[in-house]
This record gives sequence, C-alpha cells and structure tokens, in this order.
Amino acid sequence: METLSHYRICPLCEACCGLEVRTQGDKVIGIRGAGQDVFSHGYICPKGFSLKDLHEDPDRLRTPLIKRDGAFVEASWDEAFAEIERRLVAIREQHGPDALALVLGNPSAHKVGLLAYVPRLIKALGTRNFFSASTLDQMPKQLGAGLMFGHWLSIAVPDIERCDYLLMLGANPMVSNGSLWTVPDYRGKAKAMRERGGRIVVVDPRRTETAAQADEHLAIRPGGDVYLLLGLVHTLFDEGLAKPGRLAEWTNGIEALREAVLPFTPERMVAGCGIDAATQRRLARELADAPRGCVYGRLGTCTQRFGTLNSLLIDALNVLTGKLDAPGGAMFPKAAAFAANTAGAPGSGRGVRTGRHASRVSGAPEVFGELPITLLAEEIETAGAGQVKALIAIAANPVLSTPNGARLSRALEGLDFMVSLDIYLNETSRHADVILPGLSPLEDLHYDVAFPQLSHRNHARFSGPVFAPPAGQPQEWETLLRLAALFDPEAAAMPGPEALIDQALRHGPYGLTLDQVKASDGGIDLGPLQPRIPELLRTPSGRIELAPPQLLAELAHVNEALLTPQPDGMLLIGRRDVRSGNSWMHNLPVLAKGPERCTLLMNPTDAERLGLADGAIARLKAGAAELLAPVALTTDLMSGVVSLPHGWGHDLPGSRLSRAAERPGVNMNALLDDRLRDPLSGNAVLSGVLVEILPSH
Ligand SMILES: Nc1nc2c(c(=O)[nH]1)N[C@H]1C(S)=C(S)[C@@H](COP(=O)(O)OP(=O)(O)OC[C@H]3O[C@@H](n4cnc5c(=O)[nH]c(N)nc54)[C@H](O)[C@@H]3O)O[C@H]1N2
Ligand SMILES: Nc1nc2c(c(=O)[nH]1)N[C@H]1C(S)=C(S)[C@@H](COP(=O)(O)OP(=O)(O)OC[C@H]3O[C@@H](n4cnc5c(=O)[nH]c(N)nc54)[C@H](O)[C@@H]3O)O[C@H]1N2
Ligand code: SF4
Ligand SMILES: [Mo]
Repeated sequence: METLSHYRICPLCEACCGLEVRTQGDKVIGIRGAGQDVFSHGYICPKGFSLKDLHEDPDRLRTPLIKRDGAFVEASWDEAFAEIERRLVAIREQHGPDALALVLGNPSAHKVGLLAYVPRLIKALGTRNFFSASTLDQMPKQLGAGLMFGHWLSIAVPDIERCDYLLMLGANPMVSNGSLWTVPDYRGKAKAMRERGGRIVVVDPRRTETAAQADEHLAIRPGGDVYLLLGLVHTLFDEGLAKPGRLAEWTNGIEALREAVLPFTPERMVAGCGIDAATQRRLARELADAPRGCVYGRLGTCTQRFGTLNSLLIDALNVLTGKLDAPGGAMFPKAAAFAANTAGAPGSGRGVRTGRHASRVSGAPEVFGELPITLLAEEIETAGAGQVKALIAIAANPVLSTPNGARLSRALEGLDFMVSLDIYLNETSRHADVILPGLSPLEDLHYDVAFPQLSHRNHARFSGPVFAPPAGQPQEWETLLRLAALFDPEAAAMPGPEALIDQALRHGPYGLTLDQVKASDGGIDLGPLQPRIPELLRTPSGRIELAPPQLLAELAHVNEALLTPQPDGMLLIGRRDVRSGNSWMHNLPVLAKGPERCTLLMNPTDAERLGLADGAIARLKAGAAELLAPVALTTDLMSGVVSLPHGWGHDLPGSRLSRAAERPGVNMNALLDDRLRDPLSGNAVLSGVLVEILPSH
C-alpha cells in the first residue's frame, strides 16, 4: 500500500510543532518532526507521537451519547440535538439567559474550530456566566498586559535566539514546552544561548529540569515571588539602575513606581521570599548590566494571591532596564492573523476594563468577559434569580482541573441539564445529559489563532486534515454553530474556518492569503520579532502604564501579607510531566507507560522529621479533604515544600478511560481551597497551599 506523508501542526501544547504524519490507507504508520517546518524545524516531543494513539484510542468518543435512566446510550446527531433543543431552550425561556453557563477548557486554545466559534455561541446564549481554564492559568498575565499595554493579548515573550540573560520565574519549559511563549525546542535554544556565553537563572521551589540545565537555580518560598520582584524593582531605583532608554518617552508612572516601592527593600523582602538580600541585589544588577536579556514569569507566578501584581512587576523590570521591546529582550510578536493589537488605529486605544458585571453570589468582577472558574460551583448551588441551571462544557474537565472538584462534581449533579463537547466520557462529561464528540485532531484542519501572538519568531502556518472525518460526523465549529442557532438562527450563517482564516490573513499586517500559506511547504517565516512600541500600544494615554492604580493598591496588601505570621506546615506545589497534558492524556498508551508519575516529591530532611521513607504512603490533609500518595524523596525540592502533579484521579465511577483507570493517581486539586484567588484577575491559587502530612498508618 502506498505510504503518504502529511504535514500537520501539533495541537497538543503551545509549542505548535510541525509534524510529518505518515499513513497507509486509514492507518498512521509513523509520526516525526517535520524538517521543512519554518518554525519548529523538525522538533517533536513524546506527546507529538501520541497523536496516533489518540486517533486510535477505542475510548475516544465517535458518536453522541445521551443519558437515559442514568446510563449513556449512543445516539444520532439529530437525536442528540433534539434532546438539547427540548431541554436547554426551555431552561433559558423559563429562567433567562444567565441560567445557562458555559465553561471552556484548555484544548479550545488549540483549535480554530473552537476558539473562533465559541464567542458566537456565547453571544447567542446571551449569558454572563462564562468561565474558563484561563482563571486557572494565565488571567493575571493577560490583565497585567492589558493594564500596562492596553490589550489583553499584548504579551511580551523572550527573544531567546538573541538573548544573553534570562531570569525565569515559575516556568518549566523543558517539560511544558513553553507557555505564553511559543518556543519549540526550548532545550536546544537554551543550550545555544549558553554556548554563546548567555546566562539563565531559574527561580522555582523545585530544582526543575529547566533549573538543572540553567546556570543558577534559586529556591523560592512558594507564593514568595512578589517579594523578590519588589526587592528587584526597589534595587533598580535604589542603585540608579533604572534606565528605560528609548522607552522613557513612552512610559507613564516611573516616578510613581519609584516612590511606591521605596519601603520594599531587599532586606525586608527576605522574610517573604527566602532569597537573601545580596542575591536580590545581584540579580537586579545582572539584569540591568546584561546588554540583551529579560525576565520571564509563567504559571508558577500566576497561580498565586499576587498573580497580577507579579505579572506587572515582571514587565516593569523589563521596562525599567530597557529590555522590553528591544532585540534579545522581551518582545511583542506580530501575528499574521487574528491579533487585536495589529487592528484599529495604532498607538492608543480604549485600554482594558474589568468589573463590567460581577458574579452573582460572591460579587467577583468580570475580567476579559469571564468570571472566576472557582465560583462556578456556588453559582450552581445557590438558589435565586440568575441561578445557573444548565451548563455547556466545551473541552473542559473542571472536576479534575479546579480546586475542590468534589464540590463541583456534586454541583453538576444538581443541574437541570448539562451538555459536554468532549472527546471522552471522563470525570466531567460523565455528569452531562448529552455528550457531543469532537473529531480526532488528524481529521481536522489546523491554523493557530492564539499562539502566533505569543511566538518567539513570526510565522504563518496551516495544515489540512490527514484523514477525512467519518461520514456524518460534523466538525466542531459546525456543532458550535448548530448549538448557537438554537438561540439565534443567524449564527448558522457564520462562515467556516478556511474563509475566516483567509479573511484574517488578508486583513492582517502582512496582507497574506490562505492560498499563499497553503502553498508554502512548512509555512511562511515572517522573521525575528521587531520593536513595536509605540505602534502596539492600546492604552488611552498611548503610553506604557508602569504604575496603574491596581498595582499601587495591591502594595498595601503585600505589606499586610508580609506582617501576617506564616502558619506552620508543608506547602504543596504542582508539577508537570513530559508525558502529560493536564488531565486528559493519561489514557494514551505511549504516554501512560513507564514509572509511576503521580508521586509526592519530598525533601529527605522533611521525610525524616515526618517519619516517611522513600516509597511510603503519605496521608495529605487540608481542611476536610484527605488523600494518600506514594512518597518519592529528592533533594531537588526545597524543604518545607511537597509537590504532586495535577490532572490525576481517574478512579471516579462512570468514566470511560480504561487505560488511565489502571493507574488512576490522586487528584491534588482535592486538597486545594476553592476560596483562594488573586482578587484582581480572579485566578485560582494553585500553589503554596498549606497541607498537613502524616504517615498513612
Ligand atoms: N493543581 C493544579 N491544577 C491545575 C493546573 C496546575 O498547574 N495545578 N493547571 C491549570 C491549567 S494551566 C489549565 S490550562 C487547566 C486545564 O483545565 P481543563 O481545560 O479543564 O482541563 P484539561 O485536562 O485540559 O481537559 C480538557 C478536556 O478537553 C477534552 N478534549 C481534548 N481534546 C479535545 C478536542 O479536540 N475537542 C473537545 N471538544 N474536547 C477535547 C478532554 O477530554 C478533557 O475533558 O488545568 C488547571 N489546573
Ligand atoms: N508535558 C506537559 N506540558 C504542558 C502541560 C502539561 O500538563 N504537561 N500543560 C500545558 C499548560 S495548560 C500550561 S498552562 C503550561 C504551563 O507551563 P509552565 O508555565 O512552564 O508551567 P509548569 O511546567 O507547571 O511550571 C511551573 C513551575 O512553577 C513552579 N512553582 C510553583 N509554585 C511557585 C512559586 O510560588 N513561585 C515560583 N517562582 N515558582 C513556582 C513549579 O515548581 C513549576 O516548576 O504547560 C503546558 N504544557
Ligand atoms: S512540544 Fe508540544 S506541539 Fe511540539 S510535539 Fe510536543 S506536544 Fe506537540
Ligand atoms: Mo494551562
């Protein structure tokens, strides 16, 4: 049989690697990195290979399911939609639009068929109850960018190929392959950077894979980044190192920031971050002295009480040292399509606003059109006008991915109706009344809407489907528009993805067409990042806002937190594994094999004190929650801190994940407190949570 070779962009993480998928008939016979890809140049990680397993997984849903008398039965698309129409439309008519909530998960960021069409569904529903994984992840970074530069997606990324100094906090790109920084083969790029004399410093409570490959690792107290960052900003002013250069002309608030950080001396900050004052001062000098470099912070800095403040301070360090928007520093990508910061009049705009509405029960402000996902449960549980009665879950598994999933699980059972768009019957979709399956990624076309706005180099790439979808199986965008049309018939008229992409490319800054992108084997390289200030700015002032009022107001809370005695106990942090993708890839054989990964990492000194040996089972307690996990001793983790990966706990009844259930692991989110948030962004606190640890006997 003839072997065919297909170019396919990987949708499994933010690195967006180009892959070569080889097929014979309807079988995948091999997957490797696509050498011709202008952006990823043949790089692939273990997850890239798993597209074959995902395509073939017998547990992956291929027909809609309807729950009848408590059990799922296969149904046709028309039957599934008839059921949805009968029940969902009635709920909206009886209780109003806010009674229908929508929750959107991470894979949607990787699918044009979801990302570009979900907004149309939300519009059709007219609901304000929109929740997403963004408030478990990057909302602080988006709000920080919005306040400082005027748009939620004006996020600066390290220009790693020209960078000589990288200070990295709360990120592990050796494993995650980068986040809010699309950078395939971080390992190779970091190695090249060091070979040309560059220096990488990693700040993390754990000596991660990224830290081990860096020049220096600094262990930080979980949740302590805000103190370290303030110590650095203070030092820049204190030692006359604040030299924004070209940016001074485009920056408001330098003096205000100088005054505001006066009390935050490195000496005072030690108690909060655990990093001594001399080291804080040295880091500030290194950054200021480096000709080309920057600070980059990610997940670990966002999932904290001061997530937004951290993000603002990281960008402030880059501005104050002249590292923002400069080659080799933190630069703004210019995407070929879909980037709001290339649309409209350049140089100024409306800026961002939060709190245009508030959540009904806790009064949390809307941010970027969303409410904090940790408040979904109470919106379902709490009776009264505006109560959430029905839920549409799209590529989301909040039962595992959010703190206190057990509570959410109970709440979902109390809904009048739930529909999941998902490819598995899993911990969350088991609660649905109807499940509508998506396609295998190999049956779908691909154009990244979000990640070219976050890429270390500009590019435009497209890949077509490898296989035709099974007859009668709609694309996800068709499913979304069919849902939307139940509430707004005009939604059905929205064009398909190819037309959307073509339009966006034509109106984009390079004036490309989809045909041009398709015609180029491996995509079109659009060159290294270029300076974009002032053109990029969309603040009302037309300047960078270095000291927005939100930043200044938060400093009082930092002072309070510094004065609050820290309770005794161990602090729990998370971690990712090369062979994981949040909660949903443990069913794929190529990723599931190998040693047990859901282990509790612990420093030997703590283990000794707690009476735990390597391999022993520890009992973790937080509030009423409790779980058991096997201990793995390592000096990589600072003492006083333990680490469990998230996304495990595949032993819940009613799921259909046969492989994952063989080694279910435990759900670390069961221990986390759903009341802890960064109040500015609504982002959940997922790190540095106090737990009690005991031997299991
Ligand atoms: N403790 C702790 N919790 C965390 C994190 C942490 O670091 N620590 N990380 C957080 C982060 S960063 C994120 S982004 C969230 C993720 O939170 P979620 O998005 O809720 O979780 P995922 O595990 O990504 O689950 C995605 C769901 O999409 C489904 N899916 C996969 N592909 C497709 C597809 O093509 N179409 C459709 N329709 N469905 C699909 C999967 O079956 C799964 O049900 O988790 C967060 N939770
Ligand atoms: N293999 C794999 N890749 C993934 C994913 C996956 O599940 N598996 N998930 C994807 C998703 S959704 C995302 S958002 C990205 C995230 O990608 P990254 O932002 O790189 O996130 P992590 O790998 O979780 O690394 C976060 C680091 O923060 C550290 N940390 C924890 N608490 C603190 C703290 O208080 N301060 C500091 N400074 N550090 C802290 C942790 O030890 C960890 O090393 O990864 C993506 N890529
Ligand atoms: S690094 Fe990410 S995009 Fe690249 S092959 Fe691995 S999972 Fe796919
Ligand atoms: Mo994420």
